[in-house]
Amino acid sequence: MSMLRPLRLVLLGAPGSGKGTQTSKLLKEFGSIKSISSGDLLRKQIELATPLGLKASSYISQGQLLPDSLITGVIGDELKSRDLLTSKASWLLDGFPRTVGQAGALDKYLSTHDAALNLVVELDVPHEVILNRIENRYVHVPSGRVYNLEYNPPKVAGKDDITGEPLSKRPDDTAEVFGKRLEQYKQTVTPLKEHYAKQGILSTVSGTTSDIIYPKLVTLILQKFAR
Ligand code: G5P
Ligand code: MG
Repeated sequence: MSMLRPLRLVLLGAPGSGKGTQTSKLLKEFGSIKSISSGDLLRKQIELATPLGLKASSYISQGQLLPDSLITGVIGDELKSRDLLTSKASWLLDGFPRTVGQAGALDKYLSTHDAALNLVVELDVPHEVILNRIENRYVHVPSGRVYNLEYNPPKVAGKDDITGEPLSKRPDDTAEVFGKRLEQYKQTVTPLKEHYAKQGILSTVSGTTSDIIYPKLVTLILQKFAR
């Protein structure tokens, strides 16, 4: 396990580009990093049928983004309640921010805690490659663990490796809704990248598989944050 200086990272990437996959790999390698996935968080709220979950579910099942005002507070509260708003904590965000409005709100929130973002990485995977992955995706909602019948199948079919609980399909992983999500991403990512490029913290790692991307991502992090 490598030692890092405090890392406050945002992973950008199209739906299915492997944000969740890279997050689990990084957490395994760098024990000190915590993660927040906006999608995982919302799926848990939906399963628990909380007021937020009820609001989120129609947006998610239609492949639409939640309004900025709804999601921004949720992530802020999560950072706060997990005690991540200090200049010493290392964490990464998967799936948030998604719009320039969210990015601006996050910058403002973090600046009041002396914990500004210090790296944003875009996972650049060809969209033709991604489409094939989604049909085969299964998730374990309570943990956010993600499987793919070809790439990383569960040890026992239909069951989570760690808890043995049942896996499920995401309602937004149909071809139709997935197409909308991809389109949405294409429309929102350019201004988002410009926002972070201006701050000098944007990098891109490209590849057709997560196994190609992961070592590049680790090299990038170590170059900038190894003690
Ligand atoms: P999410 O949950 O943030 P997306 O659409 O951003 O959803 P998604 O689909 O979760 O992203 P991912 O995490 O980038 O994709 O990808 P992944 O799960 O790791 O990998 C995809 C599949 O491919 C998996 O089955 C994996 O095992 C497999 N795989 C990985 N690598 C490889 C490989 O190399 N080869 C192969 N063959 N397979 C591989 O957001 C969902 C919804 O929540 C709302 C929105 O409605 C959104 O649509 N939401 C927000 N709304 C507003 N603002 C926000 N900030 C929001 N965040 C979430
Ligand atoms: Mg994900």
